[in-house]
Amino acid sequence: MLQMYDLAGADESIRFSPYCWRVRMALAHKALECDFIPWHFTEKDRIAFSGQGMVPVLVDGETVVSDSWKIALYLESRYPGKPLFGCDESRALALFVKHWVERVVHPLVVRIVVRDVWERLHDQDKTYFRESREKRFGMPLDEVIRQRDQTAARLREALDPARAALDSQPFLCGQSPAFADYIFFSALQWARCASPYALLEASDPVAAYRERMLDLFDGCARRMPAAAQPGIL
Ligand SMILES: N[C@@H](CCC(=O)N[C@@H](CS)C(=O)NCC(=O)O)C(=O)O
Repeated sequence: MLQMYDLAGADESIRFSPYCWRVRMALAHKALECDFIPWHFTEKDRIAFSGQGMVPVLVDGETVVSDSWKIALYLESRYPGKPLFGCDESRALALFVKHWVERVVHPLVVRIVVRDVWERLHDQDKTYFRESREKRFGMPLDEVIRQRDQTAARLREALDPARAALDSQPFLCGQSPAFADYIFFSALQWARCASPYALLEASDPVAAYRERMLDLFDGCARRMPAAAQPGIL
């Protein structure tokens, strides 16, 4: 059986890493069974065998793959049924979506949820997380989230290209979801699992999209514990 090291909170049923969510959705898409092993930020020694210090890490027998994009490429070549990309052109466009999400969407989402993430971490992770993130932002976490209403407004504006695409099709990839959708959805799911903050307005087509994504694969993403209130997006 496949294994994936997956970032967990103090309550290990809380899984909020956007990179791990991409892989979780990709595995569900391919109907591959996987054991999701809870991992905490400071447990670098437990994934040292992967040669780096971040999750997700996928273990498939003798094969170890880290980095969500590399894992998706690995799964596609090793388990070609139910494609995550479909063709070279679609894989190239998914790479564009990855960079858009990581460079535009994530930096806004993190400024909204970072303090809620910190609150949900295991005690052993709290100092490491606070210090490393405060260094990255150049200010205390409380300062970062003080602006979060304005940040959320900027996020909603930044999502406009996705909103426009979803106006004429149910998924970014068209009539059915594929890896680019899992990349984008995972940024929304990160917030949903880690923070009670209402990221989207209820009337936003992106909120309806998130509901469609939550319904996929027997609601595997909806079933995971969420910090967000039911009906609050
Ligand atoms: N490029 C990597 C990024 C993975 C990543 O940033 N993972 C975070 C969790 S969301 C992590 O493990 N961080 C460890 C740390 O900050 O020490 C991927 O796509 O998998």
